[in-house]
Amino acid sequence: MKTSKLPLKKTDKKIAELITKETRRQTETLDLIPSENIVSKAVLEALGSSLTNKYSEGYPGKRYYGGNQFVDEIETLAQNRARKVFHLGQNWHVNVQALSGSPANFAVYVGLLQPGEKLMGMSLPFGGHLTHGWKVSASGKFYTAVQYGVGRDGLINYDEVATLAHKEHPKLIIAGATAYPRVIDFKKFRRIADDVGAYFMVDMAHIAGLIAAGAHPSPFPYADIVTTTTHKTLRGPRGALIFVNRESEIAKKHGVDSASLLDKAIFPGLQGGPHDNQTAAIAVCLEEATKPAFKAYGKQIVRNAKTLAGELKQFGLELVSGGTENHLMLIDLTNLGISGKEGQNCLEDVGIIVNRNTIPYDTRSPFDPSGIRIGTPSITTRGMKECEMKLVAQLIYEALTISNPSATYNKVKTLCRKFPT
Ligand code: DSN
Repeated sequence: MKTSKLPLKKTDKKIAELITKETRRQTETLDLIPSENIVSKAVLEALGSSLTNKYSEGYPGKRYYGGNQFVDEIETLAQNRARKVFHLGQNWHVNVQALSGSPANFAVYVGLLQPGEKLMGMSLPFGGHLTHGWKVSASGKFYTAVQYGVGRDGLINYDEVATLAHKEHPKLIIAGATAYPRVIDFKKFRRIADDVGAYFMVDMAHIAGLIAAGAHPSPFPYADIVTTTTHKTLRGPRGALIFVNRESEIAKKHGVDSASLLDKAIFPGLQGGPHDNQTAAIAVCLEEATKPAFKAYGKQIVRNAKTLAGELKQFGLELVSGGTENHLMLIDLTNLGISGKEGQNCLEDVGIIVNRNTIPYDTRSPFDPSGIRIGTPSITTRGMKECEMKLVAQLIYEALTISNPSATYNKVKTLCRKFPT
């Protein structure tokens, strides 16, 4: 029996209706979750294409299935475009098959470490990612994880990172974060990794789009491995990239071909067939990221974040580390007398979507921490600039402090209408 050619709204009203509702929710609210964005129609089209029908276990030119001539071209294009976006030579091998950021990071550990060997990353409650060695993640269960945090000032203390590295001698050091509002000094991390003979990996998931736009220093001159998701500031589909420097000194010292180890860790180590529709959508977003408009976009994200941070401070809100240098900031709600969960709910009541987040040295639980995390990638995609950031700050302040949600909700709706998704 043939599959239906009818549109979703004819074949599955319930799902079609829920998707319509979700689209409307995205249009009618302000998305300040810094890891979310709004993809182009072209990215959506690639994601919803016939490529979803294909199996392609293996890599271009080395597949376990027939019929992969076009998939091979798509995957090779995605790899080449990834190198182009980040100005890389052929010495950087690119794997585009990891299904998302967590499997990409885990593939690095599977490829380069033996179970139980030591890795060192930023601790989750201090702004790191689950997969950088946090105890409930497989990265903390199957490997020996040591964790660094930030100082009371909210900043990474590179001397403390160095001291910990010298004491623990990890085989892999990870830089990168999900809730760190400052520029990370990759050069300092490289030096520490060299001092202790560790691989140096950067997880640039949050800031990849900023790096592509030249709005944040690049990790590539320093790292042995770089991982990223493709759906945050890079504004692509959900997915991930792994970059491996074939000429890395540390890999030479270990006598390994780290690119091949990483490829093998993804397939057959952790995954089966890649999601070819996702690979095509990644290729599309990477092409978009080479355009001058994207460079302007990345720079505007940072300008917007800095303006928003400055305005929030004018309202007396307390920001971890005192501000931001990237796309996000953390508001400590302690002095407002509300928790992160309460703050998130007050904001959602007026149509502003954020996520609650721990702040460094948080005394509350991760489920109801002291802070909220906000960022500007999505509202910048909608075309908002500095003057709208002043209004957004006022709306956040109103929602958190003044109990007239319906008036604030109407202002949010008006702003959303002016800047459609
Ligand atoms: N969950 C992502 C974030 O929101 O930052 C990280 O994977």
